[in-house]
Amino acid sequence: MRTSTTVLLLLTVVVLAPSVSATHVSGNAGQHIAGSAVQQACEETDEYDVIELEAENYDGSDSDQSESPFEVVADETASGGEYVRAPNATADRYLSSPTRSDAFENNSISYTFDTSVEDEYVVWGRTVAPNGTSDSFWVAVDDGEPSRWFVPQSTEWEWRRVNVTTILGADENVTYNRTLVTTPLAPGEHTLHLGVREAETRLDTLVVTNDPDCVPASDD
Ligand SMILES: [Ca+2]
Repeated sequence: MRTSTTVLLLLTVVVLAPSVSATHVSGNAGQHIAGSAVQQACEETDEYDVIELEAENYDGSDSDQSESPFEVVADETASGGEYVRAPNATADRYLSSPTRSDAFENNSISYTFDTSVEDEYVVWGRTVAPNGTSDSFWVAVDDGEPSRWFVPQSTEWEWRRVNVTTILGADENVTYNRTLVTTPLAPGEHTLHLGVREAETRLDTLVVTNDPDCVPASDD
């Protein structure tokens, strides 16, 4: 005969409220989002900022977009359900070698974010760059000159770090020297500018961080 023993386990469930970091700025500016996929991969600490920006929430995106060279596209595989691209219809707004001029300002969108420490920051983007004529943006921080960001090609969303690309060799021997960009930033408000280079290059999310070991990841 089997003796049935009922063991009552009293489980004390401690629900730890997520450590919600300060949201430094309002409106469409960068959010320090607790519990997001990015935060799981890159932990925000007193030492490190991890600032996540939805590309579609650029400054002024909730107002008149008719002048923007970028358009917001719905995509269920994108974070927040949307991404931005310069459509082929605006391919003539391609900037070949811009400086900080009216042409750049008129053909770029911007993102405001706050940093909390003085350090070298890097920028990551969740991108699709489907082919060799749709794989680049211009990126500038604050009043800096634009850097040509050649995005490594992919047809699925991939996290890519902003670089300055030098083309080495020619034709079939072409290789690329992608120098990853770091930007020294003081604590406070900053602006990241994204300019049109090649149409149909897609950007879903941006991450600005001073954690050199942070490699963003997504559940996809
Ligand atoms: Ca997005």
